[in-house]
Amino acid sequence: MRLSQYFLPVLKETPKEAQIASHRLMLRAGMIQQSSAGIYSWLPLGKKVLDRIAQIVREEQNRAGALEIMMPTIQPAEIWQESGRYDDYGAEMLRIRDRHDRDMLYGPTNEEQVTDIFRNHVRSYKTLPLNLYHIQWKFRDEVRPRFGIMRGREFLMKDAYSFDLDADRAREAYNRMFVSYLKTFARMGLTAIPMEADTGPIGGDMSHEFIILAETGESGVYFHKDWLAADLVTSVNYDEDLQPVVDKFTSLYARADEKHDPDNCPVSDGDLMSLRGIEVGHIFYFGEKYSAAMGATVAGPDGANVPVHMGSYGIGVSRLVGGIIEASHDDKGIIWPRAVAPFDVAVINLKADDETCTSCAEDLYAKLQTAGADPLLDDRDERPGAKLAAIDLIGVPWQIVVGPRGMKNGVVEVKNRRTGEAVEISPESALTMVMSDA
Ligand code: 5CA
Repeated sequence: MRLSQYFLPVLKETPKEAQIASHRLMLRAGMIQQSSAGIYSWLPLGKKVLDRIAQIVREEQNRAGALEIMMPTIQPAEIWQESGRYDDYGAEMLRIRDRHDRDMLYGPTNEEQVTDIFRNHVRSYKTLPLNLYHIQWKFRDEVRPRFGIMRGREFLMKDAYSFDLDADRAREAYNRMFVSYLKTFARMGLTAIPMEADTGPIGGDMSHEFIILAETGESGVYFHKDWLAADLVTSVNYDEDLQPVVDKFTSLYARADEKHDPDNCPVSDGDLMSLRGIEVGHIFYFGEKYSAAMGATVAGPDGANVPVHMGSYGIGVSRLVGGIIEASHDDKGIIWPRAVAPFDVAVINLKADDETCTSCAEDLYAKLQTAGADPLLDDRDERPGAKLAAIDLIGVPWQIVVGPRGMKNGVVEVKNRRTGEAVEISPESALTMVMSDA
């Protein structure tokens, strides 16, 4: 992408309304624009990161055996009346009436909708196990939308729903999602600790939140200090029994604050960490809660009809954009992990009216594309300082700076955004260096 042809409305001033780093940086880097409280437009840079995160989530869901579908944002009230949640959900639900006076709602979650799909099509246990997911916008009329997209009213969620014949098999489905979440967050460069949690309006009796540590996080968390050194990258495959893997993680104490009882905590004061975190995922097992209420039954091996056992599994896809920035930034701006970066490398031409610089920058840009990278070329007619600051701000992992001084010696400067390390090398070596960090 040529920056001269891109839409990157960076802000010089720090927006006053933004209280935390990720919100400030997303506004300054031209990633989002507020439409109304808790509702945002995603501009090209923001949309690109959002898509990259969604794609990692999608790949890991598929790998775990879940099947992608797409359910609507607008749902009929009837199915929520059947489950009993239409009244329970309260003011957070945005209720809509259509021209025929039918009660509709903008979905805050999809347990009812997916249970309705299931009961219309599945009759036998032979179709099980089944796990259906989608990546779709949700609306919750939060009392206090804040921190930008971190607690929005409209937000993008991946929500998966598992269907199994009995509680043991449902536990296997839960374990698969548990492990897939560890893999998903690790791919994004995040350390997300699974913590026992309350089930809230989703219901059920087993639930884990996946929480990344951040001072500005909304959740208070308590956990054994060994978590700080724990290796959360799992190399297991889904054909083995995952219970020991899940046990290994759940045996080490970690609780979201509502589940932490200081009087009955097994961890000694000296080993207990009390910090803040951001909930990026939440998984639930709730058995027959929706299937029994809505008549989602299957014929078991003995021919008798039984309600299926279900679980639901959410990831805050749009929240993750903010979460990753909270975990990875400095005073100059964002530092994207390569896996979610909007561009792999920025080629910065410091002097757009210099022929040697321009031909070198253009040549590098073309070669990076041919090599399969996604480069950004800063070909704008701007002050060098402004260019360097903008590229630091938007957090592209590598920078190749082409300037008249270096060109005299046939070198460019390659800078790693995270470490700040810079070297002067030939354009060919720069290409090799950037391409070897895939
Ligand atoms: N149906 C279940 C699981 S699919 C469910 O809705 N779970 S949830 O309520 O915990 O939401 C799942 C994830 O969505 C959360 O872990 C969080 O990362 C994200 N999320 C929830 N509310 C918001 C919000 N207001 N703004 C941004 N992300 C949110």
